[in-house]
Amino acid sequence: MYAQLVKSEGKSKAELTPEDHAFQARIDAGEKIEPKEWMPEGYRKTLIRQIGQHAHSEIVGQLPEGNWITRAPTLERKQILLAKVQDEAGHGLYLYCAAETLGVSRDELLEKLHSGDMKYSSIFNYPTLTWADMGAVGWLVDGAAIMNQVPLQRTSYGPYSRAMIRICKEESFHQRQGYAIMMKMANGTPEQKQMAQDALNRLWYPSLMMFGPSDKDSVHSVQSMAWKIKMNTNDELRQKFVDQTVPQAEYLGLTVPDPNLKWNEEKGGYDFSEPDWDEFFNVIKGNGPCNKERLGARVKAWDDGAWYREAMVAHAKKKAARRTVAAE
Ligand code: BYC
Repeated sequence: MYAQLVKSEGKSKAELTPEDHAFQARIDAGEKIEPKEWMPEGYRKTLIRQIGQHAHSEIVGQLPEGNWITRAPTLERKQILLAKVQDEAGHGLYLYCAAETLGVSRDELLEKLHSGDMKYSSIFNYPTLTWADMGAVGWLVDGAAIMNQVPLQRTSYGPYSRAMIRICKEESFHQRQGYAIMMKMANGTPEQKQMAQDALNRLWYPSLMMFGPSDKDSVHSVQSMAWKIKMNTNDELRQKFVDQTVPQAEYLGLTVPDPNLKWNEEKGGYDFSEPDWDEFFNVIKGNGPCNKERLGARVKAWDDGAWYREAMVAHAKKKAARRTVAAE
């Protein structure tokens, strides 16, 4: 553990303070860290990066699905999709609140998103071309999100852990609504089944990328796992996701677009092809198919809301002034 702490904080073992040792001992004992307690600066920064990135993902993640609200095929589907997209907004807000407990404001985080200094999940830089994509996003994207987020319910930082408990409850409904759409499409007309297959073909590898680069290229995993900010490595979760999802694809009568997919009896899991990591790094650098469109939509929403934020501040000031007069 300490060797890992040394690496991230740039301290030699001898330089670790008694606070550092006591902090790691609390983490190792499974204690939760709460906002006003002492924490190493690296722990605080890593949490702000991960929680902030997660919050941004929820907010940007509304865009590919919001794209289909007006085109949902039935009133019932429209209501469900609307509710799901609203849930994502709520998840973003819980997470921004959790990040704020670490001493960063929501405005600062949004500023960093809009300037490209902070990331959001790579998956949302892909387009949603057909209604079947709403099924595949719920099934695969929310499925991958749950795989990553269920262990995060046990993360060491109290506010993050509590936000994750609430979020995971809702995410499981999201995944099921996606799978329900896929069931309908896969058991529909040949054209509908083809749309479902096409959505799986396009979203399979981007979903595998959601777990982050392979462990050998993951710069943060070792330290984040020592601090229990992350509970599993990227490759562990990716393997679990493949093992869970392949039988679901088979049940739908769809084919996972991977010629190397094969059950490996010895490891008790599937062998599968890695995503194209050059594509992944290119997408997270800002060069994916929809990066400019997604960020542009968020910046526009922020700019369009300026009058409302100003009005709220003016209203709050007026109210405070009235209270002062009344108290005199
Ligand atoms: N996309 O050292 P690594 C959702 C970056 S969606 C973009 O392994 P870490 C939702 C990483 O930030 C899911 N960037 O990083 C579902 C780092 O760059 P920086 C959102 C990525 O942090 C449906 C670099 O690559 N969930 O919720 O240890 C609808 C090296 O990677 C990605 C979360 O955010 C990626 N996929 O592990 C709506 C869960 N992967 O920062 C919404 C919480 C890696 O040094 N986050 N990078 O410049 C995590 O669990 C971890 O942050 C990750 C990455 C597993 C994602």
